Amino acid sequence: MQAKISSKHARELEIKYGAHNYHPLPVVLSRGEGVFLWDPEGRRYYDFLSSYSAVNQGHCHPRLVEVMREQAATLTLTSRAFYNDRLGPFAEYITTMFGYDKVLPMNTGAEAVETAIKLCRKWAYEIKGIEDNKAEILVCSGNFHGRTTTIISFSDDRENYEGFGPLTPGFRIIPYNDLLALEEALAHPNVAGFMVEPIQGEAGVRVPDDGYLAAAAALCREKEVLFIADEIQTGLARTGKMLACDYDNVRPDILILGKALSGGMMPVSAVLADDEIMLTINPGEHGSTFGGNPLGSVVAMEALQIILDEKLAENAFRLGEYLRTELRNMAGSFIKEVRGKGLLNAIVVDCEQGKSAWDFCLDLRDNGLLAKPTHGDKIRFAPPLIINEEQMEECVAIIKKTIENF
Ligand code: IF1
Repeated sequence: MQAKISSKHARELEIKYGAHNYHPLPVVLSRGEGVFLWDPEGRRYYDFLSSYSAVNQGHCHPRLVEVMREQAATLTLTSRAFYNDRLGPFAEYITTMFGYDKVLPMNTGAEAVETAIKLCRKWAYEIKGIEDNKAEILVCSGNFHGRTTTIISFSDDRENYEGFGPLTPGFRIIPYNDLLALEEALAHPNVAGFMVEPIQGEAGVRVPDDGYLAAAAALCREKEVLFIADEIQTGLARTGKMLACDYDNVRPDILILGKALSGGMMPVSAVLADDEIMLTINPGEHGSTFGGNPLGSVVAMEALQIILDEKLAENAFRLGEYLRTELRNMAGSFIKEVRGKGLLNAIVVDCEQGKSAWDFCLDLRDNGLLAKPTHGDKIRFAPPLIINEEQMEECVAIIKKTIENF
């Protein structure tokens, strides 16, 4: 076991030797279990961020640790130059669970989004018959799909793309939750796909109108445009259903999963589609060193099974309702708005006397709950989906106390 170091020393090392591509809340974590995190000095915190929905199953879930430990000592990586005996069972399991012909396994969410873009373009040229290099993919303002150069090319947040040009062409940004704008954009001849977050996470948990996804999918079907759902953050029970698309009974043409697909143990992401789309990519045209590795395959299968066994969607639905009700009862001058579905929630706060959402998160930290602001005045509240009623009541009390003393 590595020697323990103090919070102070850990931060000093990270700041001195690590790139400054983040501005973390000043707290150092050294242990996680279930809904709890501890710092090196032994202070305990409720995790209300869940690593942006990557630890839906809770930190260090014993079943995940067990399967990982066993497979880690057996076979972790073969590359796809050869078959391995864990990818096939995982592929069968996940395609059966979500009802698709095939899965293309990758690692990070961004890689899965890039894979979906390549599939959509290949399908456009080979099946839909769009002129080569002319395919357009529609995306929404306020989107966040990752941080690769192509993905930031279709962000409309300057912080994401400024200084990283030249940007990748072939994308058109339309307003989120706006069916008229989508209908108008679909009139363009070379539209191949529409990629959308069922709830916009980074934008501050923006929930579209009921029926938006269903109507959008119908418009896409009419125009033979692929409906691509990025469920990397909203999927896997986070919003109170296995997929956020399930609220509108929408079956995406391309489904993108990540984050909690491994329960936070290691990067595992996946793209699901039917043969007409998936088989447009031929051997040697796409892949990655770790994509589909046996270790990730067994971890992902177990992570999915835990979601079913522990009824995480039902728990997220029930405790999300409770949390939003309690937060709305607290609303007053400080909480301007409460929004979300299941356990993907955010409050919009109104800070006076020069105090910020950041300051509020510092006070939450001091009261034993970790959350982080997004885009200034929004604070995401997204605990692991295993949280129980008693723990949620304690968290509500912490939030209430912090507001009263803020
Ligand atoms: C960071 C944000 C959230 C995602 C959706 C793809 C990806 C993400 C809907 C890419 C990743 C992460 C990235 C992480 C913080 C977090 C995040 F604040 F960046 F925007 F959740 F909202 N699609 N989101 O949310 O997946 O490549 O990261 O595995 O960059 O610090 P990834």
